[in-house]
Amino acid sequence: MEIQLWRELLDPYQLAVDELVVKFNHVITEHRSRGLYSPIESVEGRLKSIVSILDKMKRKNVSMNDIEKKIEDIAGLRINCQFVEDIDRVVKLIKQRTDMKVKCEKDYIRHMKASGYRSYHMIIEYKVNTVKGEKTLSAEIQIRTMAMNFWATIEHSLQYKYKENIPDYIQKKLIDASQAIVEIDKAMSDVRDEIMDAQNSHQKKENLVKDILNNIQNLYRVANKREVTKIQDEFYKVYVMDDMMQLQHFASQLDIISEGYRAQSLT
Ligand code: 0O2
Repeated sequence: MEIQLWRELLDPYQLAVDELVVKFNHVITEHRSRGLYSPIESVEGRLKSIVSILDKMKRKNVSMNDIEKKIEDIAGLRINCQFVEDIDRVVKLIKQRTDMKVKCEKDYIRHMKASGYRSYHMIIEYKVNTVKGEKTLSAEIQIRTMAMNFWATIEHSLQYKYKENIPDYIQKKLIDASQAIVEIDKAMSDVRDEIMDAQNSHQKKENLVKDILNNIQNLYRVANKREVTKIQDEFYKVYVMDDMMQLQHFASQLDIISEGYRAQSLT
């Protein structure tokens, strides 16, 4: 295929990757800005390289005409979660969305691959709009924990080096390491509530400080500069106390002051 034709074929998939990354990153932002724990920790997207497509075509005996039908991971998304439990939440969240349709699922977590690979795969149908009009294409979403991702990334590079003929002794080490990852994920799940609590309080503090600083910044426009500087100094004093209750109290007092100025400016 000519390079220009490859570009035409791949462009809509690149668009799908870009859009999906934005959408799943927004899921993270939405959770965090509401002070909620996000089951998605991070999202990565990639367009399959031409070399990888050609290799897969050879491996699976796919003709040029069948690329789009038979190679379903040209657009690929990877969703990393902190805990195994988050994976089911993400799967549910994806199934509830109306902008993508799940075509098939593969659960390599409950059914680990012989290599030791663990991950939850979903093939989705997704619509993009290009200058040529609307196009429905397939994309693969891999959902896994950060620990599973660590293992898969390293094993993938070894597969590349050994062209799928990884020596037995390395393969054995990889399977042992995969088992160790199962244990790590279990250990982390055991303290999930504590970790989530800690992260939620940190997120709540960040949101509160952001609101306070926004309020102070807005006050600069309407209030006397000396008064705002006093408020700001007060904020630093409360902040170093490292007491969430005090910080919340300060934030509500500040809300009252800001509301007063807002009312004044309306009269
Ligand atoms: P790349 O380079 O990541 O794009 P099948 O269901 O067998 O007909 P397919 O598409 O191979 O066909 O499905 P599968 O097994 O679900 O694999 C899809 C992708 O999952 C792979 O894409 C890898 O990214 C990942 N994967 C699957 N098995 C392994 C594994 O044992 N180790 C690692 N590290 N990753 C794996 P590609 O195209 O093989 O590779």
